[in-house]
Amino acid sequence: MKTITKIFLALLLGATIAQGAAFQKVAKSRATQIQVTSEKPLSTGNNTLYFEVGHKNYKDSQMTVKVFMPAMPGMPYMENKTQAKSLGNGKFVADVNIAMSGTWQVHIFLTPKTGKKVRVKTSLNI
Ligand SMILES: [Cu+2]
Repeated sequence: MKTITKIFLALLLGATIAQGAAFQKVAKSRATQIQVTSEKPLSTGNNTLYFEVGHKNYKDSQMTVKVFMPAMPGMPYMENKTQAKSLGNGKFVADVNIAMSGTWQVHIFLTPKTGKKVRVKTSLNI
């Protein structure tokens, strides 16, 4: 392969990855890990988050996403809870509303068809 072709392919691949996920984080628990991505950088207001469940036992679960910020001096507890939509094969999408900038805790609840409900935790810095 010519060098110029290699460079072009490398640039193309780099651009695809950058466009595919402006934000990416892996939430882990003993039961499963969940990759969380966003096509756009996270911001206050509405964020469309994509989730990919790692463990096969939880791929066909119902997913609920709770984001919250604990109460602080002069600021009440804030929470937004959303039912994620299944896209099949362990993939989900949810619109998550972030009321203000700061660190938000994220609890992802998975209710599998059989077996116990699990909670996978992570956080987001907005
Ligand atoms: Cu706060």
